[in-house]
This record gives sequence, structure tokens and C-alpha cells, in this order.
Amino acid sequence: MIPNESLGTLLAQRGVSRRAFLKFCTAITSLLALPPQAVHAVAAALEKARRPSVIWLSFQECTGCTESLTRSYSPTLETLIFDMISLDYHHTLQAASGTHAEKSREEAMKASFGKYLLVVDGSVPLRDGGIYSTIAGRTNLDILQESAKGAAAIVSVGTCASFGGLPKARPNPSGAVPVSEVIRDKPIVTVPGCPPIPAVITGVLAHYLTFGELPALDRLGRPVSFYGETIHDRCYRRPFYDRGKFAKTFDDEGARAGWCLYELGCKGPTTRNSCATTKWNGGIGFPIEAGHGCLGCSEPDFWDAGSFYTPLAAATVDVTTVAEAAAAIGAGAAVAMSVADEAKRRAARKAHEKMTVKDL
Ligand code: FSX
Repeated sequence: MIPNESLGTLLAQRGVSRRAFLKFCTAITSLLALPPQAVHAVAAALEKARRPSVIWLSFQECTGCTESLTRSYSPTLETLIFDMISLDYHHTLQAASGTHAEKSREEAMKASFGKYLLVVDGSVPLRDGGIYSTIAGRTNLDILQESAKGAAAIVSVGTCASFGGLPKARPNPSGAVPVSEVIRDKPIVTVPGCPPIPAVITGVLAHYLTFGELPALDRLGRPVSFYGETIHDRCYRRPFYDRGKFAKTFDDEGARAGWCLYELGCKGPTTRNSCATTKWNGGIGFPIEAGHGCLGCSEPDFWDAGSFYTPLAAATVDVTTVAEAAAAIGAGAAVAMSVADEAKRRAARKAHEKMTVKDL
């Protein structure tokens, strides 16, 4: 692609028809949770958009985030890296290796200084000078600080880059920290999940490409469009929770009838993500649909928040009382309660204690 060539020109050169382009825009519009009438605005924006240069760094992680990205359906990984972005550096996906690979990162940084998007997966080890994870003999910390200098924005992909993840779990032997603890002078969007949903990773990149800016974020830096609700809010088993019907084992009659997995340790009520709506593997399903509770993998410190199979709270809860109380106290008080509850959740996580129904 010629530098500064618009996406519209590139697609026309490749023989992509108007119909196929609008179909693509429809997929992007729905991915970004925009109303259907926004398709034409998205098409107009995308036609003029310039493919951003993307530099992708991988630090302390398991490569699950990249594995997840390669299973993106809409847009596919191929569409993403050949049409939408210029992926100039990515350890796992690039053909170049050794000095050639490092040179391509340096060249991309120079060519698009101040404009490229820096994507990071994995946490950054700080203990003992950061020696626990190095690339080409340089610490992750060193490479991150250098690469962040010319970035327009940073996307922390995965719970490790967003909140520290597994490497930061107690006793955190490498002194792992999230990207946001190292870089403080750039806009950072977090895309947590261990791994994150592929459509959410590509959705954030598509948003940046379409609008030239990061999406609206919550207080943990997560895009509200994907992390605005809990798994519990949209879970298809929720009606059973509301009626107090809980599976007691993974293969009892209740489990087979689709009853709530809350008593089997499901962390859906405290986990913000769009697994229940966007789903996985091209929309086929998500863990709870497969019969396993949510592990809470997109929340900070989820590895240290107690057993995956320990219920969050007492076995049953009279939700009608809770709902009536919430309606009675009004929205302002509800917001205050939610802030207080979040503080309790944080304290419980810190103390490694079980959360109770009141904490919810
Ligand atoms: Fe972490 Fe990602 Fe979990 Fe793994 O890059 S969020 S361990 S899926 O690979 O960083």
C-alpha cells in the first residue's frame, strides 16, 4: 500500500465491489454496537481512513491473546492485517526474525512517529531490573518505554497487559505490572480477558480506524461498548438465578436443564465482559453455555480472588427484595452503593477473602 493511501482507494484497487464494502461496513457497525442507520456514516469514514501502522509487543504472557485474535471471524484476521491496519511488527505473526524483525519495528516507529498504535499483550516484569523477560537481549521495560514514545495511543490486550494477569498473581515472582504502571503519558485502552474475545480486540482496532480515536472507556480503561455490563446481566441462565434455581453439580438435572451455575463458583455477577452477547468462535457459544461457570478472567486480580469453584456468596438470594430496595432508593443512591460495593470487592480481593452476597 502507498503511504497515506485511503482505505477506499486500496479496496477499489483490489476490486472490492461497493456491495461487498457495504457488507463489510455493516459487520463493523454491528461489531461497534452502533445503530443500523450508522452504516453509511461508517462507510464514509472508512473510505477516507488511512490504515494505521500497528506495532504489537508481547511480554509476559502465554500467547493466548494472539491465538484468540487469529480466530477472529468478523472482521477476519486476514481482513484486519491486509486491509484495515498495517501490522508492522508482531513476534508471532511476522515472517522476519532476529535483527530484521527488530529493524522493522524501528523503521515503523520512525516512519509513523506520533501516529502509530502500540498494542501490548503480557505484563512487564520490574523485579531485578526486569531481567525475567527479555527480547533480543533487552528488557520488556526498555522496549516498552522506547516503543511508547512515538505512539498515538496504546491498546493493552489481555488481562496480563491490562491488570498484570497471571504473572502478577501472588507471589508475583517477577514483579509483574500492567502497562499502565509503566506508561503514564499516553491514552491507554484496556481490553482484558484471558484471553480477550477476538471480536473485541478487532472491534477496538476497527473503532480507532473508523473514528480516529479510542472508544468511550470506563474507569478501568475498558471500552464501555464491550465491558458496560456484567456477564450476569445478559446471561441466558439469569432467569433461573432470579427464581433461585441453582445447579448443585456440573452434571445434575438442574445443570442439564440450564439452571444457574452460581453455586458452582460462576463469577458472572462480578465480571464485566461481552461473552454472553458477542460470544466466542463466531458466535457459537461461551463458557456458561458449555456448562462451566465464568472464571472472571477480565477482572483485575482474578487469579487471586479465591477458588474458581467457590461460590461468590450464600447459596440463594432473594433478588426480588434486592430489586425492590434498589428501586426504592433511587438511581443516585444506587450509584453510591455501587461505588461502595466496588471498594468492598477490591478489599476482598486484596485480602484474598471470599466475597459475600452483600458485596455484590
Ligand atoms: Fe495473559 Fe495474553 Fe491470558 Fe495468555 O497475551 S491474558 S496469560 S490468554 O496470552 O496475556
